[in-house]
Order: sequence, then C-alpha cells, then structure tokens
Amino acid sequence: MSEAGTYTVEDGIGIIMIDSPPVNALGFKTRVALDEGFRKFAADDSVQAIVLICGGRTFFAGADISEFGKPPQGPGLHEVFNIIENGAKPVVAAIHGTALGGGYELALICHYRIAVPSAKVGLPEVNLGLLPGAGGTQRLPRIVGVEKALEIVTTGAPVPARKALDMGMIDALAEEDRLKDDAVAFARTMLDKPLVRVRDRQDKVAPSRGHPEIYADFLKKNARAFRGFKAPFNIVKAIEASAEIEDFDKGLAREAELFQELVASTESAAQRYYFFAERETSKVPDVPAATPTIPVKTVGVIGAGTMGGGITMNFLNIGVPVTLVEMKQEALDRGIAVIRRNYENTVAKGRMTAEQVEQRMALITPALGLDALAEADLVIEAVFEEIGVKQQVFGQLDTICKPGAILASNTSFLDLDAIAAATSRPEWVIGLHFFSPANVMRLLEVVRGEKTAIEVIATAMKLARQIGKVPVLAGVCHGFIANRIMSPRGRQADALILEGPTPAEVDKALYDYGFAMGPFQMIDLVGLDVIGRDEIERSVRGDLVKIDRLGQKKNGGYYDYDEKRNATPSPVAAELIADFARYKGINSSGSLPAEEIVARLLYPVVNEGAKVLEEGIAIRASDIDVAAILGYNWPVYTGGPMFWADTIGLPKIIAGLEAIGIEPAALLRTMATEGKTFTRG
Ligand code: 3H9
Repeated sequence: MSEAGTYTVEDGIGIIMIDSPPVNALGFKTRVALDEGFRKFAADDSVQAIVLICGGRTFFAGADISEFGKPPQGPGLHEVFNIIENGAKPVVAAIHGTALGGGYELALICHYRIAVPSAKVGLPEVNLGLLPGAGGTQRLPRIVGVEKALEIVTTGAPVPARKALDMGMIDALAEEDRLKDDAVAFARTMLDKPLVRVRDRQDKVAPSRGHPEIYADFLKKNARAFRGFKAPFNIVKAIEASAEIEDFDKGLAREAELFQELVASTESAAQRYYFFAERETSKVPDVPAATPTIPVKTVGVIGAGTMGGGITMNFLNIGVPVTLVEMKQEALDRGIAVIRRNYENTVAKGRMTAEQVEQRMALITPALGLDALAEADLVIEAVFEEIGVKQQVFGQLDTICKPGAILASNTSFLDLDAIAAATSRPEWVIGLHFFSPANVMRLLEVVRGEKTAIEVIATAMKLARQIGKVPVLAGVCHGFIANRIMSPRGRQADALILEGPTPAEVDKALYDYGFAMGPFQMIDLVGLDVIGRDEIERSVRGDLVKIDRLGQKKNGGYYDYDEKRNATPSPVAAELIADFARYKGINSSGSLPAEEIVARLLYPVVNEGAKVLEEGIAIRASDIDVAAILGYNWPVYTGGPMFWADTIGLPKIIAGLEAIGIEPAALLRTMATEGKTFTRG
C-alpha cells in the first residue's frame, strides 16, 4: 500500500483504489501509487484483470494543475500510462464523479470504461488554455470520430454518462451504488476477449483522412468563440493530426509539441491562474471555514424590475421559494410575466421542460407591500438606486423582518453603512451586488459593511456558490470593486475621442484586446439616455441626447445604423465631438496606435485596482481579476487587469500613467520599487 493507493485482489481481479483528496488529481503521490499498483498486479500471476477505481468524491480530475511549470518529480504521466496500456491484462476504469482531462485520458488508456449514471467524462483542458496532452487528442477521435472530438475538446464541456455511452466514450453503465462490484463483474466478462487498445483503432479516423476542409469549416464556424484564445487552434491541429498521421506515436509527438507551445504561453498561464483565483475568492481571512452559517429556506426580493426578477430566478432555480414584492399590482404582474418569458425562452432552446417552468413559477409568492417579508430568512432589496429610498426601505424592514433575518441590498454604488444605519441591526445587513442580467452573470459582489457579522458573510459566500455565482468580497466604497475599477476606462475613452482617435478606433482597440465590444458600441447598445441621464455638465453624450440620438434604439448614437443594426462611423457624431473639443479648447492630434489606446484606457484600471487593494476594499489582487473577468467580460486569457499588469511590468504601467497625468497609486509605486508583482508574489 502506498500513501494514496490500496491494492486488493478479489477472486482473480486486482483492484487498484486511489484516494488522493480532494479530487484525485494526477500529482506526484497519485502517479507513484498508480505506478506501484500496476507493476504489482502485472507481476502477480493470480491477477487476471485489473479494475482501477477512486475513493472520495470523484475519479481523477486530471493532471495536477499546480505542478505545471515546476520541475517534474517521480514517474511521469506518460511513463505510468505506458505501463497500463502495454500491460497484458485487461484494465477496466470504474468512473464516478468526473473523469476529466488527464483523468479521462487515463480512462482511455485502460481497455474498458464503466461509469455510474451520475458520472461525467470530458477533456476540459481548453479552459486552462491547454490541450489534452496525455494522448486525448489522438485517442478520443479514434472512438468518436474527428467531428465529435473537435466539438468535445474545444468546448471542454463534460459529457454525462448516458450520452458518453451512446458515443462510445464509455463502454457500460454501472448501478449508482455498485460501481466496484459491477466493474469487477464486467472485467470478468472480458477475460477471454482479445485486448483492444484505443491507439490501434483506425475505423473512426480513416474516413476523415485527406479532408482539410473539416478543420477549416470548423474554425470558420467558431471564429467568434475562439477569438483571442490560443488553445482551440492547437486543439484543432492536434485532432487533425489524429486522422492525418496514421502512426499513433508520431501523432502523439505532434500532440506533445502543440501542448508544449500552450503550456509556455501567457494565455495558458493566465487561464491556469484564473482557475485557482476563482476558487480562492471564497476564502476570507477573518471568516474561518468553520464559521456557522444561517439556514436560508425562504427569500424575499423587493422590486420586480429587471434586477429583482433576475435575482429571483437564481433562487427559484435551486428550489428556494421567493416572496416577490412590488408596490403596484401592474409592476408585479409585469415582473412575473418577464420571469415566465425568460424561462419559456429556455424551454424553446431545449434546456428546460415546461413542467420545470411550472415548478419554478409555483415557488413565487407575489405580494404588495413589505409586510409579506416578516418570515423571510433573507431579504434582498432591488429598488431605485437612491440612498433616501433605500434607507426608508431598510428602516421598514427593521420593524417587519424577524430577528435573525439577513437584510441585503443590491446597491451598485451607494454607502452600505449608511443603509445599515437605518436599522437597529447593522450586523445583519450586507450588500449582494448582482450584475445584470442577474440570472446569467456569474459575479456576485458580497459587500461587507463596517458592522456586518461574520456569520452573515459566511452565509452569503456559501449561498452565492449554491446559486452558481462566484462571490467576491468587497468593502464599502463608491462602486465597490468591478464598477469602481472599470469607471476610469469610460472616463479615459470620453477624453480620448476629444483628442483625435475616433469612437470606432477606440472601440476597435478594445475589441482587439479581447473585450466583446468597446465602450461606445456598448453605450449605443444600452441607450445613451440610460447611461447619460445623470450627467450634469455638458458632455458629448449629453449633446447627442439633446439632438435625440439615443443609440441603436433611436437615430443612432456614436455610430449610425442601418435597418439591420450594422454600425458605420457617424459624421453627425464626429461633428458634434469636434464641436465639443473646440468648446473645451482641445486640439485634435490625430489617431493613435492601438497599443497606446489600450494603455490609455486600461492602465488607469490597473491603478484603480491598486487603490482598491491598498484601501482593503478587495482582499487580494486575484479577486479584482475575477471581478473584472466575470463582471465586465475582461478577456480571461489576459488574466484580468492585475495579472495583465504583472505581465507588462509595473514600472511600465507607472510610466504610462505619468505620461497621461495620472498619479500612480502608492501601492503601485512601492511594489515596483521592491520588484514585487500583484499576482506572483
Ligand atoms: C490536464 O489534465 C492536462 C493533461 O491533459 C495533460 C498532462 C500532460 N489540479 O473545483 P473544486 C483543487 S489539465 C490541482 O472546488 P468541485 C481545487 O483548486 C487538468 N488541483 O471542487 C480546489 O482546491 P481548494 C484538467 C485541483 O467539487 C479543490 O481541488 N482537469 C484540480 O466543485 C476542489 O476543487 C480539469 O481542468 C487539478 N486538476 O469540482 C478539471 N482540480 O479546495 C479541474 C481541482 O484548495 N477541476 N483542484 O480550493 C474541476 O473542474 C473541478 O475541480 C471538479 C470538482 C469538477 C473536478
């Protein structure tokens, strides 16, 4: 018995049981245990076949991501895989939980795969900016064919067991709680059969040989989804090699070459960093993991508008009843109708059944007035963003809600402490800042007030995960983390178009950086009157609104639009911008290279991130990156603003800020002087 493995024999069938918590990643310890187990059973004449099974919550979750970039230790993955594949005895992988990445590649090395119905298998390396580098790109096409393999590996989506069985990704289903016994029985039935190795199969790949158009078409069809990433392109090349290169070992060599290219890339380093960053957000230094949480069995949501409706859906989706409160019947009816319509759209896409819609809708209790919230465990307020209104609501909640209820505000900018002060129980008040659309966006900023109790924080962090969000803890300040750090980008964009670059040039620079759209395209999309309504001073946006240019919805905005909503640069907007620049006394100095536009717009975001960190609003730099990536679609392959700043170098960021007259944050200066980085220690 090694540290992570136990080896037993049941009537001629050797059972290798690996248990390496939390997820049986194929790290050093696990590889040693596998190596030992397979060598032992190869040498044991009483063993006729081998079952490979895992303890704990899952089959192998893949290579140990934390080992990438470090010197290799102990037996390598390929070495262990060779022993298994070249052994003379049939090996059955017995899968529960998830067999992912190197974990599923290990299952593909085995001669047979059996899984419980709740299991999932897949190759999610693409999400880490990698490709399956332990033979997955060569073996999977040999089972499912090139076309399906392209889809499975470039999306990285895990495939449920039943579907995997239909496709041949597994060979049999076991009963849910009889995996080991069923696997042993299955192994017995294979004793007399000739050993089939996936590597020797040609039938599924041969028909695709000599058809380069398969890959060209696939890339064309997915151009939008793959933009900016490196991994999907290497994956496509590797899968093409599985068909084109008949010699399996040469195909493997091609895979290794393409894998190495990715491992060494900044994109993959950023995505691997992000993998851990997303999981790290739940760890709050002064809220220990053992902090008791408050059971949340019923939720109240105040406001049935877009925000309140979206928030409500999150709880309905996990079966928690919601009392939805409005002040007027029409508003309530409208809000509930929108929720129903959203669900029905999901049904139309085949992702939900009509029955599930009814189950969810039945969990809503519509109510007029706050009195209906007396028994709710958690109340989330999503009313008009105005401090007086919020304070009034919280003052009332204080008198209505039961003791021990969590009172949450969905404010995006306001002072949570001032809201909490309207109650006699500020320890129970917290911010739950959802991003719109609240049923879709994965970021949830959990805002901690000066007096918020740690049990309330622990409950919010846990609940966030239950509703499928990634919680990022923020302190109280104007805009919290995501909105605050991103606001300088908008200010710089507004200033820049007065100096020469056009809105189209600014948007293109950010699009090419990796954002889904630039700030002016975004404003035109949501409507200039929506974003520009608070503006007091004269501005380009205000001037556009004055002449009734409201964006895509009316007369165009920064761009003109044809009837299909295709944008073209607007001469009217250009004239108006030039006029405003004259009014401000700014002379145009012409367009700028994209790199300078990006620096001008995004270095100030890094600077604001540094301030958020030095003020203690964010606990760690990686939380800021998670907030930017999930809240603003900052391209994940750059790692977010703070990781990106580290790749550029902090001295260069400081110089860039000074060049545009922005004072670098003190933290930025000290870190640069001390040669430190935000995300790499
Ligand atoms: C690969 O296989 C490359 C090969 O093709 C080629 C090699 C040559 N490594 O997510 P959770 C940690 S690349 C190290 O909260 P869940 C995780 O950080 C790999 N650590 O649990 C967390 O730590 P902590 C391809 C890992 O139940 C803890 O385990 N595989 C790894 O919600 C619990 O994780 C993947 O991309 C890992 N591979 O979900 C699969 N995986 O507790 C990645 C997890 O300290 N993993 N940890 O915060 C997952 O998708 C999920 O973790 C899984 C469980 C679905 C398995």
